[in-house]
This record gives sequence, structure tokens and C-alpha cells, in this order.
Amino acid sequence: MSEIFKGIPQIEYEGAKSRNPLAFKYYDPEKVVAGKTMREQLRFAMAWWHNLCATGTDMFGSGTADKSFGAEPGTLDHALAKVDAGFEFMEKIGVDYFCFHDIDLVPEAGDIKETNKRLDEVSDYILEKMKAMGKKNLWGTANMFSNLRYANGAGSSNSADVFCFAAAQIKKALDITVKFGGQGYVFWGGREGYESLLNTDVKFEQENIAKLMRMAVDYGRGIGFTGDFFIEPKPKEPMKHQYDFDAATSICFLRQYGLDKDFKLNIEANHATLAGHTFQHELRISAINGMLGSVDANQGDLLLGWDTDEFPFNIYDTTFCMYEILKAGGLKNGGLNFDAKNRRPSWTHEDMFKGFILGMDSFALGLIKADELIRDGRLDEFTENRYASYSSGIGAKIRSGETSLEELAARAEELGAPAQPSSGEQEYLQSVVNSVMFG
Ligand code: XLS
Ligand code: CA
Ligand code: CA
Repeated sequence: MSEIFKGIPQIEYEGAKSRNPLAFKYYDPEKVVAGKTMREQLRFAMAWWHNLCATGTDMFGSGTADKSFGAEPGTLDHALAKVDAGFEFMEKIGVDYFCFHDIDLVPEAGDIKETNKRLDEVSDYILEKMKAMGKKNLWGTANMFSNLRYANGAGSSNSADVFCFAAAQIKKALDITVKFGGQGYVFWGGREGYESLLNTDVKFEQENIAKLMRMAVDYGRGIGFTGDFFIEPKPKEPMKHQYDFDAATSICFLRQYGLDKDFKLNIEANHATLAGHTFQHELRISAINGMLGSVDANQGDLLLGWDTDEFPFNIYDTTFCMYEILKAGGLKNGGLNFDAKNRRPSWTHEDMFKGFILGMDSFALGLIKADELIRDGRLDEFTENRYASYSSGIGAKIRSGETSLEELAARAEELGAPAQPSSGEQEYLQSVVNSVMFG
């Protein structure tokens, strides 16, 4: 097997002053931050679909990037060449994990038995490489949105036969995830949603999605999958209404159908902003519900409003993401998956590396700054003091549930006029953040 990314060296850490475009400025894998090495804290993953498959096609033009890797696209040879490219890429950039959809790995055949045969062959080859190079699978998933049969959804399809195909794909994707020792299995909604209520039984569809997930859990546990199942919330695109709109909606769904013990959430930055939330909000809502599982590390463009899947660049966002992760005690079975792609005009193989360098450095710097913010302590101290009225007297009784509306009303009457709450001092806290980040 010959080298694919010729001329690209092993990417090393050179420090913030380096002007070498093919070097890390902040990501120093062995540097210890908050008690663990950066490599352990960040657990970066490569998304097979964007990095090895996407060529930059958009609705106005064909791809600009050459991802043939020396083989004819659409052939099994190409599927194997992508494996070679993927492992050489992970090795040179220093990423330990990858994530995949079933049909990122092989071209889908007309018959599912043939697709599965191809998956066996290519996954055997991947496993060989994983063992030889020490690479790991973060999570697997099934693509239940591209094929025409999923036009009306997969678990939410009106067709029971389509539901069977979805089940078959999940079964196989779980088999491969377990074969790779993967730590997660993702359900992103795909086309699980609707365009019009005029033809849709929402309750029926949601019940069916839950049944499919329950069968996936039962099958997965039966074949030895001990990792986490994840729902990846997204509010829109491709469907107008996606059932897994955001973290709160997805948690409600999981609890409603008794799936919350096996599932956590995979939070994607770009999906958070599409839902009208910040990335940090979605992480916090997941974390406080014990549901923070994994992260799709990218960013959107607020001026555009669709799912642009850009490499992370905004250090405030990476800092607050790592702040939430550190506060939650880290990601257990999860990691930071670069569900991100180069912009269409950045079409060279070198750009693939530069995208990851940007993303990895942005998160490394975010990790350093989040740790500094936590150690600085002023945010925590302020927030704790802000609720101080609940630590004694009537406040303590409210917290412990030892009071009643009557007692509280009597207290209000005693006070006579509404009490003035203390200032939120948001501007002061924002300046604390800036002084920690840039001081
Ligand atoms: C699409 C999603 C998808 C999932 C995996 O918007 O981000 O790529 O991560 O199916
Ligand atoms: Ca994603
Ligand atoms: Ca996305």
C-alpha cells in the first residue's frame, strides 16, 4: 500500500508561536490539563463521511475535492482505498477514533444481502488496520435517510416494509460497531419527522421510533454491546419538523418510552444553534439530566442558518463546551467527533489536515481556558452566592420542601413590599471570562 497523502508530514505540536501551517499550536497530546492528558480529555474522532467521502458537492455544483484515493469511486476498491486513506490520515494527524455510517464504508448494493457481504469484507479490513495501528471506533450508526425508501422516515415511515429495512440496517451497523469494540451507537433522526400534519400521525410515528430503538437496545445488549446509545438532536433539515428537536425534547422522548437508562445524547454544536440555542445550553441541559454522552464538534454559521458543519474556530464556544464537559466529570463513552467538512473552495488534501488542525487546536485551547476559568473560581463563587438566600431561613425550608404556600404568604406579608433581588452582574462576569481568556 503506497502513501496517499504524499508530502504531508506527521503533524506535531510546535506551540502558539509556530508559523508552520502543518503543526499544532495548542494541541499537545501529552500535556496534562485538569488531571488528564489532552489526548484523554478530548478523544478526537474522524467522521468517515465528511473526511473520506464528501467532495464538496452542493446544489449548485459538483464536488471540488478529489477523494478517489487512486480508485474508481463507487467500487469496492474505492471502499478499501478509503480505509487506507482514513488510517493514514488518523495516524498523521494523531486522532485515535473514528465514527461511521454503514454506507460510508461501502457502496450500497441493490440487494441488502450483497450490501452486508461488502460490509463484512470492508469491516474485516478496517479491523485489521485498527489492530495494527491502535485506532478505535467511537461510534457507529446506520444511514437511514439517503436511500429513496426513507423518503417518509425510517422508524417513522408509514411503510412496515421500510421499517424492516431500517431494522436490518441497524442490526448490521450494531454488529460492526461491536466487532470494532465501538463505545457508542448513534441515532440521528435523519428523516424522522414530518412535513405536514395533514397526513401524519405523530403519536403513532413516535411510538414506532421508540419500538425500533427498544429492539436495537435489546439486540445490542444481546450481542455484548456495553457502550451507550445516543440520540443526536437536530431541529430541522432534512424534515421541516424533526422529532428530536433539541436536548430537552429528546430527553422527554427517552423518558416517555423508558429508554433513558440506555441512551444519552450526542450534542452537535451546529444543531444547537439551528434549534435557537447556544451549544453550551444544549450541553448544560444534557449534563444536568445525566444525559451528556458525546459531542459532534463543529460549528454553524449564524448568518446562513443551515447545517454548514464547519470546523470549530470560535474559542468562546470551545471553551464553554469544555467547561460543561469538565464540570460534568468528562465524557465517558463519548468523545469529540469532527462532524465537519472543509469549505468547498478548500479542496486540497492538505486542507483536510488544516481543517483538523484548526478544530483540534480550537478545542485544545478551549480545554486550557475552561480549566483556567474553573480554577479561577469567580464564576462559581458568584453563582453560588447568587442563591445564598436559599441556604438558611425560609429559603432553606423551600429547598428541603418543609414549607407551604401559607407559610410563604405569611412571610411575604411580614416583608410588606417585594424584595429587590441582587444584581446579575452579567457584564462583570463577561469581563472575568475575557480576562481569563486573554489576560
Ligand atoms: C446530520 C448529522 C449526521 C449524524 C450521523 O446532520 O449530523 O451526520 O451525526 O448520522
Ligand atoms: Ca452530527
Ligand atoms: Ca450537522
